[in-house]
Amino acid sequence: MRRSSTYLVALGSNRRHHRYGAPGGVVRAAMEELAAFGTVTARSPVIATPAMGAARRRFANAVLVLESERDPPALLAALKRTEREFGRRPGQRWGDRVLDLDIVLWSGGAWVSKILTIPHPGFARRRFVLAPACTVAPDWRTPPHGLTLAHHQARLT
Ligand code: A4P
Ligand code: MG
Repeated sequence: MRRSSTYLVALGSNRRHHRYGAPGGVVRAAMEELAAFGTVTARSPVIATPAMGAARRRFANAVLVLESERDPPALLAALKRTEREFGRRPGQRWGDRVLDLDIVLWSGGAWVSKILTIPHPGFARRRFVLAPACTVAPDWRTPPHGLTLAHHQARLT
């Protein structure tokens, strides 16, 4: 029997979708789609955040907690497929994008390979990840030092 894992997945959008409308609607629609990959046990509110980095437009961001039997590379592949289904085109790295899906944490601790790094690099400096994450999983301890998400957020402010 396969053991299931718990994942913290971050969602972001700062472009309209022809069907789902403004970024907030895109993120809410994507949250529905992710239920296909396991059981969604918690969802944060969708929040509006100022763009960090090269992107210009404001983002809608959220996180959810997903119980899934997929291992991290399989979940990443499923998330990338979902991004493409939402019309994300290659070459939008750090730029404006219809949908960005990142694996922030998983219950197995750290994962490092050529295509996937968990925890997601930089999550601890990102308000647009920590603020929603603290609404659903403030006590989740993160590698390598075991600080909770609430602790990371307190260090930012
Ligand atoms: N990859 C490695 N580790 C992971 C992981 N834990 N989760 C690889 C997901 N992907 C991971 O990602 C590039 C490659 O990273 C993937 O093919 C995968 O193999 P990408 O999604 O194609 O590119 P990206 O999203 O532009 O790069 P990155 O580094 O994920 O950027 P971020 O960190 O997603 O930042 N400002 C606000 N307010 N809100 C935002 O959501 N997002 C970004 C993008 C910038 N500014 C923002 C926001
Ligand atoms: Mg990404």
